[in-house]
Amino acid sequence: MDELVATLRAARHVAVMTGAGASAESGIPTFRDAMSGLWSRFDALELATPEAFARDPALVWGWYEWRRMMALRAQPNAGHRAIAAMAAKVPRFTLITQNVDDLHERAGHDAVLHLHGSLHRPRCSVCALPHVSPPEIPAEPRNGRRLAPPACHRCGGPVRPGVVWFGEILLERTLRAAQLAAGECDVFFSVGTSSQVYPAAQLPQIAQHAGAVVVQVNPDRTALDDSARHNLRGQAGEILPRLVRAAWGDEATAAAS
Ligand code: BV8
Ligand code: ZN
Repeated sequence: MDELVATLRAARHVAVMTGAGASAESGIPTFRDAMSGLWSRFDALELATPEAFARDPALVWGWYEWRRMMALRAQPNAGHRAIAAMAAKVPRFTLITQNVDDLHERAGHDAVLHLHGSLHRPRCSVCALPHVSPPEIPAEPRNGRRLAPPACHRCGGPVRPGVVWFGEILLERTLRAAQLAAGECDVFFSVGTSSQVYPAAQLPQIAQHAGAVVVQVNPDRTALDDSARHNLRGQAGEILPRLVRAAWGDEATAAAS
């Protein structure tokens, strides 16, 4: 940890990329764990696709609305707050997330690169008109309920979740910004991701090839273990506050608690 603390204190630009594990301690199941109830007989990779939505919009919309309700009920955890504290301490900071919840924004970040979109930005699947979802869902989708998507106010087409599905391309502008940050930063954190989904999983590799110190925070091994300089084995909500405290003292973490 000492070498990493010294690196952090001297860093000009720190980039952090989070995955579902960063929201796990907020009670939001990780992507692979989100398949309970009705959806347990599906593979997430199968449901998170345009084909699944075309085949059975109510099944897919119900799954996303259930996940949106969980995100609305969740609170940022100590890991989210430690990342926000770090952002306030380094000269330049880039936050990249694969997650579709808004817990980083609620921990205080105003610029989050959402590589895979957001649960909170549904849009018409036909004319792309943004749709404003009610804060509470009338027929709240208990785990495992189908829910017909609303109709677009303008063209009547089915509203879809504002996420990037498998087989869909990421927003070019967002991906470019993330790739530039990965190629320019001194330290690249990969927090709570199984490092399996591309092109997100390429970002720590870009950082490493550009000479950045790559740090992984994950209780389990992932494909990134072999190339990360530091593998901090454990929960983000424990490891990150400890690291921020070691680098910048208690007032840094207090500011973020
Ligand atoms: C594209 C939104 C192409 C939806 C998501 C073969 C090789 C390479 C690539 C491919 C391939 N076959 C197909 C592809 C492409 C595909 C892909 O990468 N597939 C993978 C499965 C192999 N990628 C795509 O399709 C992308 N698009 O490539 O377009 C293209 C090009 C031109 C023209 C047209 C098309 C789009 C990918 C985006 C998919 N959408 N999300 C939704 O959320 O429902 S990705 C989805 O999966 C999640 O958002 C999340 O990002 C990802 C899951 O990954 P993780 O975040 O890592 O979550 P996971 O549960 O897996 O792991 C959690 C980790 O946390 C674990 O390691 C665990 O140990 C750890 N953890 C647990 N608790 C904690 C913790 N860590 C810290 N603290 C804790 N407390
Ligand atoms: Zn429309």
